Amino acid sequence: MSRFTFLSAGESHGPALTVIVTGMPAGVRLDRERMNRDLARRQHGYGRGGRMKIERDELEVTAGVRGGETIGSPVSVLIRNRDFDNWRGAMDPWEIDAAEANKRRVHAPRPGHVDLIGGMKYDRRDLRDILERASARETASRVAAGAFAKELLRAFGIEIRSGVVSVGPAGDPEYAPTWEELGAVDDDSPLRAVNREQEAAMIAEVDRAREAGETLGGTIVTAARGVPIGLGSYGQWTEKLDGRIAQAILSIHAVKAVAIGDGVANARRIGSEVHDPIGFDEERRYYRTSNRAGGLEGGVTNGEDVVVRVSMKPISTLRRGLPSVDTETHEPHRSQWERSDVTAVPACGVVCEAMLAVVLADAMREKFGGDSLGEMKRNYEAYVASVRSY
Ligand code: EPS
Repeated sequence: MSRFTFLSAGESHGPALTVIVTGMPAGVRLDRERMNRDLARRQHGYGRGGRMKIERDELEVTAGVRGGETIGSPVSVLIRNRDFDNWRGAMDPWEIDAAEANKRRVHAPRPGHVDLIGGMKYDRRDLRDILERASARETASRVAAGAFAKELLRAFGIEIRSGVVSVGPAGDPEYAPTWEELGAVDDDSPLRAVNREQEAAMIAEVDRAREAGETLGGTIVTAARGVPIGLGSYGQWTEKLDGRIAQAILSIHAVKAVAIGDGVANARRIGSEVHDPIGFDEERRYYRTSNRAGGLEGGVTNGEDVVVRVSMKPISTLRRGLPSVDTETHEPHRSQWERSDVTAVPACGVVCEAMLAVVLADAMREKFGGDSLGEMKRNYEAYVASVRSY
């Protein structure tokens, strides 16, 4: 298959996550360490709960790769859930222990989560059957698929970065970081903040939320550089790349708003202060003197950085619980809590990078095709030469 896509399966406390990736051409050399580093980056972040002390996510590639190089067949990957050992009695695929399962039974759905509607929709009385798959544990699969997408993009000089610009009320959700500022984000810093001066205030907000049994959301900016002119199309609504990026990012757990470039701020400006002037010189050929459009015009990439601003709501699992109803007695009951993150905004940034990579890799496969990396590159180079001569 030439399109880049992935499917995943796996419950949060089940044995493992399984990811099948299609569309990797043959001949892409993979950097295992770099790929696993992305999985580790996603696990990191101030405000994460006890679960991340248990897991040590790692790619276990079971198909499609030989000697560190893709061979053109579908790729499959396992990511084991170490926590399964503690959940076997309640989550084993074949035999569960009634007392264990009962201890883990979920009957007070969380407002903001899919617990209640999932139970009604799939007719499951133990809401654990819903939350296990709806859990953001699934985002490890996205980062695994994204790691393959990034390796492919890297072969074309495309790089993706991200950083956190706000957590709860701290920071500035409208701040527009430069590419260099995103490059300077320290993955080992507590919150992967773009502005390190604001990080102390962000940490204080996380501490305050933790003490109060609350949770926090925030804002992330992710961007891609080196994207060729002309990915996506204005021809059909399904082909517009801005829409495809928005769908991919909006499907990430707790993400509730996505803007391309200065999309939100532009709504308050006059036209001449929004649209990016076109310039030309022999070296750069056509270029823009600003990038408020975030690298996309008419749903097509224009060669500037693709920039996406992402708003994440606070996690719906609160230690203090929220007003809800016991689905067994129909009496009022606060939503249940066992353990959770106070915030996962830094992790979400890594997931956003992965999903942006997946969409861009797919758009590259769509445009340049090929069964091997060599063939894809020849198509790419011929096209880039044609665009440069325009
Ligand atoms: C999650 C709840 C927490 C998070 C989890 C997502 O897990 P647990 O219920 O086991 O404490 O830690 O995130 C991950 C496991 C992960 O890998 O990101 C939820 O309900 O969405």
